[in-house]
Amino acid sequence: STNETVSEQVDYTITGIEPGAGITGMAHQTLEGYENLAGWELEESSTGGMLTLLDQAIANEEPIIFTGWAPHWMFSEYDLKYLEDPKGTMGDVESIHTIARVDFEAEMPNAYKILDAFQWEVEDMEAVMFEAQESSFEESAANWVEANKDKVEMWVEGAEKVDGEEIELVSTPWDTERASSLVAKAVLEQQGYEVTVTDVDPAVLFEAIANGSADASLAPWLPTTHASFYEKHQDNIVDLGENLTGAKNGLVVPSYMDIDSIEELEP
Ligand code: PBE
Repeated sequence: STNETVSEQVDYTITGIEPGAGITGMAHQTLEGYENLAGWELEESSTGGMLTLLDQAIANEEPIIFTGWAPHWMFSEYDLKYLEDPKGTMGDVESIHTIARVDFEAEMPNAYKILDAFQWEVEDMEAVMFEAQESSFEESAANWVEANKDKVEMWVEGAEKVDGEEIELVSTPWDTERASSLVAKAVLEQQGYEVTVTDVDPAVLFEAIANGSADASLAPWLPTTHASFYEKHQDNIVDLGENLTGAKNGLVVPSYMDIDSIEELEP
């Protein structure tokens, strides 16, 4: 009813995604870090489940508070806003990094060179994600590589081609990283590599790079989203730096909701 608070309307619940996502960890820290969120819960589910609930809420103009992030089509599909986060527990603007196993550079110098040079913009990633909705990530990645020869040329410059050398990339099961991993795969294949991309939880991804069972990954969000995994394994992984900057996580609401900050939520 109209005199219910926002908190009552959403039943003191934040709609979440997969338990293993970095954003889920940050949302738990947010629940612990804000006194006014004592008694609130994070309802974990899946990205698809969250997007379904978001779509239903928007269709009925009902309130919803969820863990959201950019780049993602949700921000072009719906009118949304991040709740202000004065304690910063959901992180600030982030970058997506490329990491590799310790011996990767010595053993696969040409692949290292390419992945070290791989760097693109939010608009590039969005273009791949957008087209993939109508086809597949394989197809849209291949088309992007075809249409962006200048950029690709800069990444492969100075790298010698190989003949069927195998390279194992690990990634996470979200569109942002599907886009970057499949573009990297297409570029490496042009250079003669046989590439596998395996999607795993962030914890497993860092473990695989640290123990050398995978070669490299373009998926880590830093400095905050995957910080706990990064800190645990940093002595056994090499950080090749940013492949993209301008990513962001937060607690997100439809713009029609009359609330602007996490601190306004009532206990
Ligand atoms: N995400 C999208 C992921 C990384 C990419 C923000 C949902 C996460 O680990 O939270």
